[in-house]
Amino acid sequence: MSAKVISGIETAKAIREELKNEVAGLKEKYNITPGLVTVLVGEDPASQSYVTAKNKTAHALGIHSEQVTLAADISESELLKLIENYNNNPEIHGILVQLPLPKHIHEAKILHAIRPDKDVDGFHPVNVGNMVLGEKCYLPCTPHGILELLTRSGVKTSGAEVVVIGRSNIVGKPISNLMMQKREGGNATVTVCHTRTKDIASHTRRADILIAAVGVPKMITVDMVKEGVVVIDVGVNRIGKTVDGKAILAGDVDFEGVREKASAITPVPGGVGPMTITMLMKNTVQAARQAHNLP
Ligand code: L34
Repeated sequence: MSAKVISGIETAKAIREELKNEVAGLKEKYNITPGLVTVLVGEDPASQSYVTAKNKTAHALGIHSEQVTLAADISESELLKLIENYNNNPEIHGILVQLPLPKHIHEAKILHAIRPDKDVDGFHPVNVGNMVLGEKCYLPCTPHGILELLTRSGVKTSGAEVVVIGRSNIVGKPISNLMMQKREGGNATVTVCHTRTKDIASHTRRADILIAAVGVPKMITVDMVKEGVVVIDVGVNRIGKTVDGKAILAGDVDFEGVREKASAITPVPGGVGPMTITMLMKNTVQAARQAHNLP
């Protein structure tokens, strides 16, 4: 059996169509244009490509979007000042500071400076806390995108054995929390594996749904999964370059091997990545609504 390939591109397209209509409606009915600012510090090629894609997508949906690009040696206080300006700018509903930041900048300090109601990444402790409590908040974009991929492809999560590999603040921690919550798309039994896990394969082999967010190319091989598993591959690893200089990407999962045993699998590229960008758009539209006290 060969797995159904869950297309992030197609799912993202459908959600973007919905958002485009919503943005047009906000404009028509209330003369509101959602506004986003993306802040990129330094010249990391991957970050550059993600931030460019975020701005392009915003424009395509009718969202106002500004990109601020700063030198890698900008001081922490200058970056804080910039955030403060956008915190007070009523045209901007969402602020995103692309991670990772250069070493001399204290990441938490920056993320804490973003007003929680403009924190469309869902990284501020207020949003993280509300997420854990199951209260209204901005869900972090990648986990939010994973939930949408699962529900829109009809994957049942209630009672499922979910195994998450990776415990980062941006993927592993939030997705494992969301999937165990008493909510639609949750109610799973969740195991989290990480670098200190004794025998990762003994866990992954039990998984009905396997979520790999490690950053090690092709780490999950066919012998590590059970027949019929649903695989969500969050890894976007740059493993080389083509002759014309384009990055060659690989996921955390050995796609060609694992697809023979899985019932469904997300590809890289074209899986979770496009969903991350789309959920940022969704959060930005939500932020604009909230700023104007719309439901
Ligand atoms: N603040 N920093 C902040 N928010 C985020 O949500 C992110 N993330 C992660 C890195 N830092 C962040 C992203 O935007 C990862 N990430 C991200 C976004 C988009 C894609 C991958 C990672 C994506 O579109 N990937 C394409 C391939 C693009 C390429 O060619 O490089 C894909 O199809 O997977």
